[in-house]
Amino acid sequence: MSTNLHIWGRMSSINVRKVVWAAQEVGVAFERSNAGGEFGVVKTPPYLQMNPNAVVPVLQDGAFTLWESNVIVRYLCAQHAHGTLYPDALQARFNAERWMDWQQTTCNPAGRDAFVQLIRKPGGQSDAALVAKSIAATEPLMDLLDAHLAQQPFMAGTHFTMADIPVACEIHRWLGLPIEHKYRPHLASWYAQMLARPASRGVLDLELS
Ligand SMILES: N[C@@H](CCC(=O)N[C@@H](CS)C(=O)NCC(=O)O)C(=O)O
Repeated sequence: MSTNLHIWGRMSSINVRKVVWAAQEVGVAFERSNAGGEFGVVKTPPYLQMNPNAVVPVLQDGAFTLWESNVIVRYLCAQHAHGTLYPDALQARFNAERWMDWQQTTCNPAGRDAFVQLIRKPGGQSDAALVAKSIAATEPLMDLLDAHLAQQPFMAGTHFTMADIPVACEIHRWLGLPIEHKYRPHLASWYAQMLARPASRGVLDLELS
């Protein structure tokens, strides 16, 4: 199928997964090319023209190019799901926005070392101290999320919005780690709803790598 929408990035990247899920959620046709990690590409001159940061993902929408995963999620939702996934009322929208920024600036850095050490390092080479520190930083954030989701069914209130996508991708990465996971009932039932969304297929059902 020919389409004007093109996503660059490997599916082993949490940031690419968000964008693919968002595109699937809004129901827009797209093509995707592997880039980053073992696929390279990101340091080639044409790619650097699109994203001088040499990271994935990148979205091309015709002649328009965009990088920063959560910004791409916002863009797709604003373009194709205004008033639903992208809330129309200013305060409702920024309520969603804050959780997206929280995912990127608070939750993701806390859990990154545990992910890199346990999943990306070949067997037996993980740094146990780094893992322990990362888990200790993440556990209170999971408690915070559980308490938040005890108050409302979705990240930004009563309906699924763009905010649920990055946070659920973060939880997918956290739950995929080979560590003990405390049972958090509200987080668990919200995540079960995320898994049940048809548009999360090909994303939340991927094994971490
Ligand atoms: N803040 C950026 C971070 C992008 C980023 O760090 N991407 C990583 C993968 S998750 C990357 O491209 N790493 C280099 C590579 O894969 O070659 C975003 O959310 O888009």
